[in-house]
Amino acid sequence: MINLDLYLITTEVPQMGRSHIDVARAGIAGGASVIQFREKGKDNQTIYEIACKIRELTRKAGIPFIVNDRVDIALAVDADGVHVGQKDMPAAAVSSLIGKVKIVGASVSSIEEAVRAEREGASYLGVGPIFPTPSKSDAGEPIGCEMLAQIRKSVSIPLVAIGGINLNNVEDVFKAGADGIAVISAVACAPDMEQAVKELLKKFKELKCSKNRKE
Ligand code: TZP
Ligand code: MG
Repeated sequence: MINLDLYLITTEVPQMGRSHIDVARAGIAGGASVIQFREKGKDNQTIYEIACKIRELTRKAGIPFIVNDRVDIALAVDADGVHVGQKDMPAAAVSSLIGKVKIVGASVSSIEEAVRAEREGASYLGVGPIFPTPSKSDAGEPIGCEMLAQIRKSVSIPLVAIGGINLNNVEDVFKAGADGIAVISAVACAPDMEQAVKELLKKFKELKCSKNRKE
């Protein structure tokens, strides 16, 4: 099964001169366990070219590459999976297009959405936004760790917590049942992206290890 420990979603940060590829490269250097390419504004040719490059980097690193929304781009670059939101194509339809061996992730904010996505064959769920997020203007109200814990009890597929995750709240989402953390700004806007990934990952792995020791 896919290792969701640190699921890095790429973005551009023009004011810091950072491209999707810069973010992906730094994430890989820091040890990210998954890279998702998420881009909503560019033309298809540019999206395809960036996806090709991130595919190459993730393949060399031996980690899964997920494309947000775009089944066509994911197929064209032989990505490992597609991540869909509530307003995108349903997980079952995506799965029928990309095949059973590929990964389908779905964003959910409620128990009902989580149960439906699991029934439709999602491989994992992105649950959030847990906290307020600067990276998605239409993310909706934060659902908090209590809802994450309730979703954890309602489905058995892996969950990745998303939305405002940073070093200060990793422990809270871990305790609520997250199998991994998905981040944009905590890495893409950090002074040193590679270092930010390493610190988040270290924290998450420590929490996992101490839980395993107690069990
Ligand atoms: N979906 C729910 S919140 C979010 C997405 C894509 C943005 C997460 O970004 P950040 O900067 O880690 O809060
Ligand atoms: Mg979407």
